[in-house]
Amino acid sequence: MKLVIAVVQERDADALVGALSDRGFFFTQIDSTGGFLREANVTLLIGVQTSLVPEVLRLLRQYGQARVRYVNPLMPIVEPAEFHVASPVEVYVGGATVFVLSVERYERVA
Ligand code: 2BA
Repeated sequence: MKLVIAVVQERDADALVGALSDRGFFFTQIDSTGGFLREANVTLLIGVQTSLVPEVLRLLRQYGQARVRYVNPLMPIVEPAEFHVASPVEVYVGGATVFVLSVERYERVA
């Protein structure tokens, strides 16, 4: 048994969650925020049999789309005469950030 923790971009989450449900995977969806961009993303906790991890990774690759984001760096406080426009910085956000953990014990308490 493994626990796949996947951080995906918010706009990819609905389609991915639908595909996971269609294939019978059990998972928990948590609304989260990226520490760097401070943008909403979604963290999925997916408990699966080890043999099904490749199928989960395949779906993450299929539905998680890498994107380039442009972020305005924080403007330093300057005098009006020194005003300048900072160029946006390019940030590459991956389709998914994935951690695969071994599960020591899994139980559904009735
Ligand atoms: P964010 O923390 O908002 O990061 C968005 C993107 O900004 C990252 O994309 C990466 O390209 C860049 N970035 C992040 N931290 C940076 C830093 N200290 N310096 C320069 N660039 C940085 P991804 O790597 O694809 O990550 C997407 C999201 O996945 C992250 O959103 C975060 O929520 C999560 N994540 C990524 N790596 C993680 C890790 N090691 N542990 C926990 N969560 C992680």
